[in-house]
Amino acid sequence: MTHLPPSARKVQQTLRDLGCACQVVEMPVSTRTAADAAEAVGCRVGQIAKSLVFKTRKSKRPILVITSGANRVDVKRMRQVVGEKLGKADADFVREATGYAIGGVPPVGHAHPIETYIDEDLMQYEAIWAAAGTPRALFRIAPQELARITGGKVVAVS
Ligand code: 5CA
Repeated sequence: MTHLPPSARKVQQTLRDLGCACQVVEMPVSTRTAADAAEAVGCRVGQIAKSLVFKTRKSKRPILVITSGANRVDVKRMRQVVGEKLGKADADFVREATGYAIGGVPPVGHAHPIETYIDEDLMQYEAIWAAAGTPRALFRIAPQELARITGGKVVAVS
């Protein structure tokens, strides 16, 4: 674990603190996008858990939607779930809310607690892969375990 960069180490420590035995791995190639990540680990793109940050229009709160790499978030649908319109988050807002740069935003280990939703399509897989703080770091986890450690609500997001 000592060879990991600081952002990935923070995710690894958070996973431990949450009682998760998952191991953060640094890949020799980019895992910046879901397609890159799927190629790097040799899984289906649907098995990549994208951690996408949105910003509520009125209250300007961050919302984390952990989405299958095969799906696009339907913001109209998410409005029903969240109870408020969602807008895009820019790169600065993502960093402020999570403590990580786009391309490496993990599902746990954020600067502040974030209201979290999980794409129900992720639950069909035995294991999925999520970003771990940098554009080359990932960890493998069972989707039920991801739901447990994030406290996220499993919903239809697309
Ligand atoms: N490490 C990979 C696989 S887990 C990863 O983080 N993928 S991701 O999909 O979760 O992160 C990239 C996402 O960041 C994109 O899907 C897109 O929604 C968002 N994004 C990319 N560029 C920007 C930008 N300039 N402003 C806001 N969001 C962006």
